[in-house]
Amino acid sequence: MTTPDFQHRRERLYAAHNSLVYRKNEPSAESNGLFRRYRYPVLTAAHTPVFWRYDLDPTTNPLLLERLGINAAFNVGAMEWQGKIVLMARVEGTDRKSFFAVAESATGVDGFRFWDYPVVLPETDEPETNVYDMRLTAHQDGWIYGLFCAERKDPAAPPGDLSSAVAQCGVARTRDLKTWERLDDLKTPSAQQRNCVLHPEFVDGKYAFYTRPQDSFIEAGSGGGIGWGLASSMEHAVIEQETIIDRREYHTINEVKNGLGPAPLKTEKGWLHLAHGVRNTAAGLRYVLYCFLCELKNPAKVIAKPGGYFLAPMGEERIGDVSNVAFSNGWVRRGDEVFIYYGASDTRTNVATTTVERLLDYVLNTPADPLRSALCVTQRIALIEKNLKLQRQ
Ligand code: M1P
Repeated sequence: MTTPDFQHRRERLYAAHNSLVYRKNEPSAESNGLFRRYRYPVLTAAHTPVFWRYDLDPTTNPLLLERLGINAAFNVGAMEWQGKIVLMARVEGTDRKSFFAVAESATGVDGFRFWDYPVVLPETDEPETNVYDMRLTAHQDGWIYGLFCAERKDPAAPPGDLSSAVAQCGVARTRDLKTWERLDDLKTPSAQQRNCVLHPEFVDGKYAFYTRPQDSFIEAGSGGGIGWGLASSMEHAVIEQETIIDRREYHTINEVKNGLGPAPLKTEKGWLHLAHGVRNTAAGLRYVLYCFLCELKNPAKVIAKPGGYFLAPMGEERIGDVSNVAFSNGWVRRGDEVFIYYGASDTRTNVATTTVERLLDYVLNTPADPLRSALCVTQRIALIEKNLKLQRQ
């Protein structure tokens, strides 16, 4: 029996949800010319439907308490789908387990609504405990692939160690983003893998992968950076030889680790990449985004890489479950416009927009990191002198 209290509370829950989902977003006034941020996150835990979280039956939940809470919605894969922009969100329950769910929007900057059901992802014979950070690739072969981190408890962990884990690259494919076929996890020469991405085209007749070799669950260790490898099949993908194409460097934004973001965008000047770099600080790890460009004919060859970061967490974005993190595994190109989706501090999803023209100008004309303070000063003085000369004219 529905009481007036129950009814009132249910109406309020739906009203709050609708006003959040349909809130118009606004571009921020400030911009460095590289991209434009937006005022509100495009996805948060509160964007998940009320009926995912509450039992709306007054007989079993007369006080209308939340039964299955959601903690965060972040690190989204992204693509254009039937005229809409869809995000493949990492939705994390209050029980810490993540799952995938699709949210769609017409504008790409606001109005993201989750589909009624989360993704039902088949398991392998060795079920994982957690899945996250799916990269979507619409491949030349006609399938849409989702590569994600499949995390399992480390079978070699000593008794009492309930934290050690093994990360591998899970692989699934679909034609409609609704029904998914699970394939074997990617096999590589490395002990563990995270942040693996499928290149959208065949290379030498093979499937091409970007990898991130790592010695253990957290540490990249001897894994030198972003890797590259070819595999003959997707059903049982095996990379025999993994080569590092974007190396980590001492005292840079990616000295601790790095990882590719979304699948690259094909442009007339090359394959455009977005990645994350991690450095250590006294306050913990700091994750920022950076860009680079690879040759069209040889996607494993980096031909331009600006120094420093492209986007770093700012203001409210810096605070969350894992603070000081900007992480992107999804972007969408619509004509010349590019929508960059980034997870802010493992809590929510933000968007920034830019254009292919700006990104190419950025990667091709921004000086590389000279790697030493003295050379940084030389680099900056060259810019200052040029500008002062212009001012004097
Ligand atoms: O917590 C920050 C990020 O940590 C991991 O990324 P990486 O493997 O590069 O350290 C991932 O778990 C990612 O989801 C998370 O945002």
